[in-house]
Amino acid sequence: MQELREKYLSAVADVTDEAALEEIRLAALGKKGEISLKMRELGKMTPEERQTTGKALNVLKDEIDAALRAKKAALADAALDARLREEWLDVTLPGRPRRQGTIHPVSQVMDEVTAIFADMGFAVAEGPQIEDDWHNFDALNIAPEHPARQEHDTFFMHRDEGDDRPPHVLRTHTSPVQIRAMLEQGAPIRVIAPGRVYRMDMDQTHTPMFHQVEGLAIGRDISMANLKWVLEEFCKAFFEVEGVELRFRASHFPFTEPSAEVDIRCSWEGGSLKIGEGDDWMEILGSGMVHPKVLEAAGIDPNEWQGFAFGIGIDRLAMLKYGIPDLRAFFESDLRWLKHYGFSALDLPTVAGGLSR
Ligand code: 2U9
Repeated sequence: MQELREKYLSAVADVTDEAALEEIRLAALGKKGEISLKMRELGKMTPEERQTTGKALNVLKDEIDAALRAKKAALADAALDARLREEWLDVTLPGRPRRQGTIHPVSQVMDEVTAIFADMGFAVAEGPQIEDDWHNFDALNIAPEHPARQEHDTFFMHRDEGDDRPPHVLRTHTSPVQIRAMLEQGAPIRVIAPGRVYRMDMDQTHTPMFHQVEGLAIGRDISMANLKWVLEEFCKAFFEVEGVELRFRASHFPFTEPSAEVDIRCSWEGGSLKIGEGDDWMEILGSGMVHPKVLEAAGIDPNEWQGFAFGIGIDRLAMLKYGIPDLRAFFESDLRWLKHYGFSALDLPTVAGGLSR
């Protein structure tokens, strides 16, 4: 009995892993273990022997069992200690940045358009969004009685009672930026003016604030042929198709003469828009030769200088290129809408092969 005790207690003391400990448990207390076999032999003993040996065996069994349990707990503690020593966490490290934001499609298109015109030598001009009515209207040959100047089309700023000066306006186009650029730099000049503009318009396809890029090129002999080439190069680069075809339709704007609205050849086959092929035409911008009165107002002699101007609505351009049929994606700038249309977090979008009508 004493031998058995020493044998198992020292085995338990020496063991260094849980698997070996389990082997010892089976060898001693398992169904066919040494102690279990000894218990079975009790039946062959005299009642007196059975009482003393049985009691001693039970004490031994409990003792080994307790030693096994204690060792098991000690091994688990040691394993945890070892893991804690090896694995450690520097809670002072800064968190890993999770990219949540996204480039807004309008900003993306503004950047694309700016880069394309920069390649053709156009500088970016900027100006105030709150304009005086001279820069926004008069300088652009927009007569006082023109509908655009009426209360229901333009946002007018407040004037104090008794202050009879014409009120400032939220600019209705970026054209005043180019008036300012001409007054500052004179001719020759080649600029684009991207930015926010405001008109009192609100329906399925219009928002009171939208974005434009306007262009202006003034030189001694700049003609509509130059305008046509610049716009064709722009469309090729922007829509990423070689064979774009443009159609110039005679139009009227107060600030250009002659004026033209420009359509691009496209197809709507299967509800999907393809630029550069097909039998349809889609209007994409307005343009013309800058009116002599506008040059004059901007301090440039129309007998010496001439040039072209154009205007493009950026929001619509972004919707066309990236297949976004819904203004909500822009207006609410809601990440869920943007993601819905493929603008995932800082993941630059790819050009849509086609879009739904
Ligand atoms: C100066 C002189 C002339 C800019 C022009 C258009 C025609 C035009 C629209 C396009 C879509 C406005 O955003 S939109 O609704 N623009 O049709 N814009 S010519 O002409 C200028 C600009 C500046 C000094």
